[in-house]
Amino acid sequence: MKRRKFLRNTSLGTAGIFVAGKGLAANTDALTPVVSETQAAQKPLIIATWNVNKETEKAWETLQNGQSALDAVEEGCKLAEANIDNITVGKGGLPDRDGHVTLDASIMDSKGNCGSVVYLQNVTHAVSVARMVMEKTPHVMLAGKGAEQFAYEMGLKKENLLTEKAKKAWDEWKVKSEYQPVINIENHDTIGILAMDANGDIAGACTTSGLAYKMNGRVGDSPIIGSGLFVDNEVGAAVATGLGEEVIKTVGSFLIVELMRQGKTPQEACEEAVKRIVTKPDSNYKNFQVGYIAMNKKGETGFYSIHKGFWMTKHTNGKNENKESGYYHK
Ligand code: SD4
Repeated sequence: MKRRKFLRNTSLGTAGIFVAGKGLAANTDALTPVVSETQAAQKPLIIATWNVNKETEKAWETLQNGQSALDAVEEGCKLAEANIDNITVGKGGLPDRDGHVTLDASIMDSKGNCGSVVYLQNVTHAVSVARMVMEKTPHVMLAGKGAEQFAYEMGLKKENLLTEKAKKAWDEWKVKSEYQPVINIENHDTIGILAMDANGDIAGACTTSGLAYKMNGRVGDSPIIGSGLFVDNEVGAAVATGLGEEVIKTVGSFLIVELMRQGKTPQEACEEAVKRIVTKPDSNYKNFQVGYIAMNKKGETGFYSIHKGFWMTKHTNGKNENKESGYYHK
């Protein structure tokens, strides 16, 4: 297994550590970096940010059970949220600088419906709450206490999301209290999943605890429709990971889908979206990571990042492939 570390500064002006490249693939042949990913479609198809084989398998199984692409992406994300060893998603996520674990998540279906939650506390399955916002309210987005109250009304239970492990990490962080977000860690960063069912209908979801030791109240890209996630069933879908502030500034996922609409392949569209970030006059891109994955209606896929170390899991025919993305900063 390869493991690479990137010590970078964040765009917020302080040091950040990017740890990535710990491939979970059983087959090391799958660990070859690729720049282009345009081979033809196979349906159904699941892709996800990072090496998250169990999550894509869960999504695949869900489709095989005859459930929808929407069910598939929700189930895949739920698995990551419930995994307390994953310190960037759901229960076990690292807290903000004041010790609150706050979750952001969003979901979109093939009809263009969407839902999201921001700054959700005490409820593990943020992605399910996002789906309930979509399906059971007249709104798209619920935040903070309102989102939490809604989750309880929907029958979700209150839980302490701050695990011993995360609390210990926070206690250690408090000694210096320097803002040092661990953005990409052990291939378990923000999880974004896109699924296409056998009919070619697409859904997507993403879920995160956001940046570790962020300011209280900070919201990232993941719950912002068009930034962290976008699905257009006529065209395709995209999802982001990395420093959310930079994704928000370029409305990255919507941009990718619109570029695909104009004829770009998913690969070209992901590369263009990364370029929009790095070519800004004052871009500090050497010091942060952003990665995108995308699929189009034909089932072609693409993925690209600023720095080496971003991975995509692709699941077709009941089989996972872990692929390392091409990247901008050589
Ligand atoms: C955020 N994009 O909150 C998420 C977190 C993430 O790498 O993906 N970190 O900014």
